[in-house]
Amino acid sequence: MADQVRSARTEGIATITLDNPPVNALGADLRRGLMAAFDKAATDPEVRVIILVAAGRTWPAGADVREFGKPPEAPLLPELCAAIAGSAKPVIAALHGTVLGGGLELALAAGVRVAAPGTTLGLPEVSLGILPGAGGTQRLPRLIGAKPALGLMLSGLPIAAARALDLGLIDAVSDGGAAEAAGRLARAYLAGAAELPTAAERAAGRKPDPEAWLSAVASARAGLGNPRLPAPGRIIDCVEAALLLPEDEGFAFERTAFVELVETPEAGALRHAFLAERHAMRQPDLDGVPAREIHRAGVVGGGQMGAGIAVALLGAGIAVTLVERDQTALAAGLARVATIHERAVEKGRLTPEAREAAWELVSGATVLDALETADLIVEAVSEDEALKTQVFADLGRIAKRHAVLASTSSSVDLNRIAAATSRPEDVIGLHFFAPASAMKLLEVVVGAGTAPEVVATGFALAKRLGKIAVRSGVCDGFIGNRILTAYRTAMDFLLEDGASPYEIDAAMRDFGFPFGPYQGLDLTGLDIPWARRRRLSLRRDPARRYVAIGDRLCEAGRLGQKAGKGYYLYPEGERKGVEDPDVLRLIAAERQARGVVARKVGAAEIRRRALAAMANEGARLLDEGIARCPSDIDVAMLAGQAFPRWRGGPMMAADQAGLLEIRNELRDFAREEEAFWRPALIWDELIKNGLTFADLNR
Ligand code: 3H9
Repeated sequence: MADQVRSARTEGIATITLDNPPVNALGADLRRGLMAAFDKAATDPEVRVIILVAAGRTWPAGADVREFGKPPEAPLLPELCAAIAGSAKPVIAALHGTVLGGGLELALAAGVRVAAPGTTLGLPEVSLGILPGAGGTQRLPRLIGAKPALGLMLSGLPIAAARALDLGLIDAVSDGGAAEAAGRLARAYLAGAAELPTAAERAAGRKPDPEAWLSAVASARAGLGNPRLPAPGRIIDCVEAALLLPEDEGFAFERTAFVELVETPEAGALRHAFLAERHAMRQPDLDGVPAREIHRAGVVGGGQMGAGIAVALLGAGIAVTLVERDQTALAAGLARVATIHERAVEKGRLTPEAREAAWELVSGATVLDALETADLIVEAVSEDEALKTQVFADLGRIAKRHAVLASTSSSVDLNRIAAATSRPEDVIGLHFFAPASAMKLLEVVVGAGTAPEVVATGFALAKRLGKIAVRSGVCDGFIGNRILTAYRTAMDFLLEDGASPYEIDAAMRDFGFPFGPYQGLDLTGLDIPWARRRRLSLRRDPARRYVAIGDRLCEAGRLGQKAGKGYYLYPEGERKGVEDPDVLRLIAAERQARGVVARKVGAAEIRRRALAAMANEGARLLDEGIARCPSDIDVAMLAGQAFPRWRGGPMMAADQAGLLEIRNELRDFAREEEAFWRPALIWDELIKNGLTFADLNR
């Protein structure tokens, strides 16, 4: 491995450069190199000032996440930071890029911090289920005060250099490069024209206000949210300890809390989510395959989905022509785009200037011929195969050479759509989730004939839109919706067996979902899955168990929140539903009609069956080669279906629950309903070889 740390000495200044692309993560080799270089500079009598600087795109963005959970290698980051903080010579940290986590803690150990314009700084550890474990919980509140320090650590959000300067987190924002500014400062110090305190000298000059400190601690404790996530509470404990305990004991307190947290299943799951998202975006088979350039796009269909996609494209600076069948439909589609923009401005997510700029890029048309110059055309018409194939047949004729032709369909076979054109190599599925302007997930669906560069374009587009892409093969529903359907089916069985929708929702909220499956149905509308069920009714195997409670609700006009009633009742204008005895009566009548004697269903059973159904559907997606790996399935569920991030996704949760246990449960459940619960083949294969789903991600 190339040296990750370089040292240079000129006129009493030692410059130590960290170089571990892509983000200078503070892995073991870098720590060893830095410790050695720092010791050398600290003991070299010629050196009077030490500058720490990073090569490449950023100052260290944190500890190396991939090292967590493995035996720690010396020197540990807290030891390295302690050595720097104890330096008898002034140390300047020259910052640029994303100064995050352990990277910020390293900077906090220096006596002076200078940041280049555009630098962002933060402590995102909480989002990984841990806390700043290299002195951050102790040094930061002493430097900037307990309240802002808690704000940074509990939100995990980065701040800009200007704000960091206001808070006293950094000492200056440089005019140009931070390294050059640090060099000028060091030379001025050597010439006697500037002061450069050591970290210890600065710490000695500070006197905390105990009352303000404890009040910040108390109000942070009062605001704690999810009790299942221990990290925020431990961060607050550490900040309290920084005031109440002697310095050494404070650092030891932080270390103990860090070690405890890093080993929790929640932290393991959050780490998995972080790495899985990046893994999903990496497609080794596309290395070196250039993506096509996208400047102009067309969106065919101005319904809610089409309008949301148009907004997403506009947000990335891509010009959009929206096509509808006539002027009235076009006006309605453009109005939907305007409404989405309006709401974003109201919520402060978009500036009025950005909206104006986006609006400059929109045009409308009522004929597909208007799309002849588009680099990308996204079809978002209704789920009607004849209509879709007609659109693609026309696009095959109209679109320019090398235009990417994308379908948003999740139920019409992409290969049949592609066959309707003269150019199946240009056809890809881009499955957005509603609202497309906001939802993070984009399933990139690769057809039998899709050209590699078209796939590469799909992934590049996702990145440009700020979305997380997951690759999927062609099937009905793709990854996210297939698992959602399996989850709902399993819950419907329990509904008919004896559980109420309210018990099921409560059990799944307790699992960690922000809302239960029936609240979710009320929110998105019961009519959409109802229409789908009717569409598929002819293909349904009559031997399979079919729960018709949802149909009965729809027939009674209970279409969800928009109708004022669904599984819940929504009194005038209320968004939060209340339980409705009419629904329970309707369910009881349906049970009676089917001859089902209601049984008691507990919350634990609801959660076990939900997880088993989701993980088994995920396993089938692997059997069928639709999903590339288990972690892609996890990402689809985290980013597209609100699966609790701290559980890592259904495949990670299955690993944590134990594959043997789940497989055995599936076999038990299969005695009730073989076709639905039959374990996918991969369970036996993994169990036989002593493997887990995680092993398949490597
Ligand atoms: C910590 O510091 C704990 C300490 O308090 C205590 C220690 C005792 N480790 O995101 P990107 C990789 S906890 C390892 O696509 P971007 C990433 O996997 C840490 N690898 O780029 C990807 O690899 P690949 C606190 C990391 O420009 C590549 O870098 N820090 C790490 O969209 C590019 O990443 C954080 O939580 C890491 N820490 O965003 C910061 N970070 O090319 C986490 C990145 O093989 N990082 N990689 O797929 C980020 O937020 C973003 O990566 C960042 C760049 C904003 C830096």
